[in-house]
Amino acid sequence: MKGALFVTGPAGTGKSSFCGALKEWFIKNNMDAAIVNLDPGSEFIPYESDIDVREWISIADIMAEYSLGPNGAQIVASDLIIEHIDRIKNILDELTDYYVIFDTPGQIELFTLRTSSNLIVETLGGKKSMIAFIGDSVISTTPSGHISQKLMYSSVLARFFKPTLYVSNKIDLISEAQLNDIKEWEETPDKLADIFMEEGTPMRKDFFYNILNAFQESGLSNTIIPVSTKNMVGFEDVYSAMALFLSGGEDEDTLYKDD
Ligand SMILES: Nc1nc2c(ncn2[C@@H]2O[C@H](COP(=O)(O)OP(=O)(O)O)[C@@H](O)[C@H]2O)c(=O)[nH]1
Ligand SMILES: [Mg+2]
Repeated sequence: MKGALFVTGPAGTGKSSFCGALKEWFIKNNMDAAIVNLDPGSEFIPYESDIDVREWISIADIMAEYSLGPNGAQIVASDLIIEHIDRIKNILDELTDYYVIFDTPGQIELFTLRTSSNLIVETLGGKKSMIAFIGDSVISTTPSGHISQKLMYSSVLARFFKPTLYVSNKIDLISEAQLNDIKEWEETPDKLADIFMEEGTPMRKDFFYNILNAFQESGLSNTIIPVSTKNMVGFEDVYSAMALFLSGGEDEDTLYKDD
């Protein structure tokens, strides 16, 4: 494969829609792309998958076999993917010229908090792995919503420590002024801090200020790629970020280099 993009994020932010739209974008631009659905619990997926773990793993069967409810079964299902990893890898080995997009479970913790996920990323994507965190632009229109999503993004980064894109999806649902605010908060975190300074208790102010500083000092600000999956907007920027990393133009620690 040319590159692997693992798509994660909170439930309902548009991960599956993003996977489908990105594949479509690649094909429209004369590049090969495939989607692997790693979500055994999805009932409907808005794309044609090339590999789908639901062929081998059924939530209903796991619930019956282990006497579990749907939540417990989803956790077991996530771990069961490991049993099929060689089979997936064998198929991917044939897709030499493909960008491979991995859709992950609707609940972010099923991907980020299972140690099996590290093994999945390392085995299937290896050094060519990138992660896309899909956030919801509507949630980011308030400072606390934006920071909360950045913290979730940080937890993904902490877990995998792979180059991780922050994609702010659904920009068709917010105004240009709101999008500019979000971009401004990213470029100048002090602006966001100022807003917090105007409201809330001193402890809350300190908390947010320290978080913003941590983002800034770790280079985790100014990373947002605005996208509308619905209107097919922003995908050139997603591709550029992938191409930059895969060509070796990114940070040393997380760099992929052909050896
Ligand atoms: N308006 C709008 N809705 C979107 C966009 N992307 C996804 N959605 C909707 O958001 C909902 C959740 O999408 P889905 O891809 O299933 O989210 P997932 O749970 O993260 O995989 C669906 O109703 C999608 O149609 C977008 O760019 N704009
Ligand atoms: Mg989904």
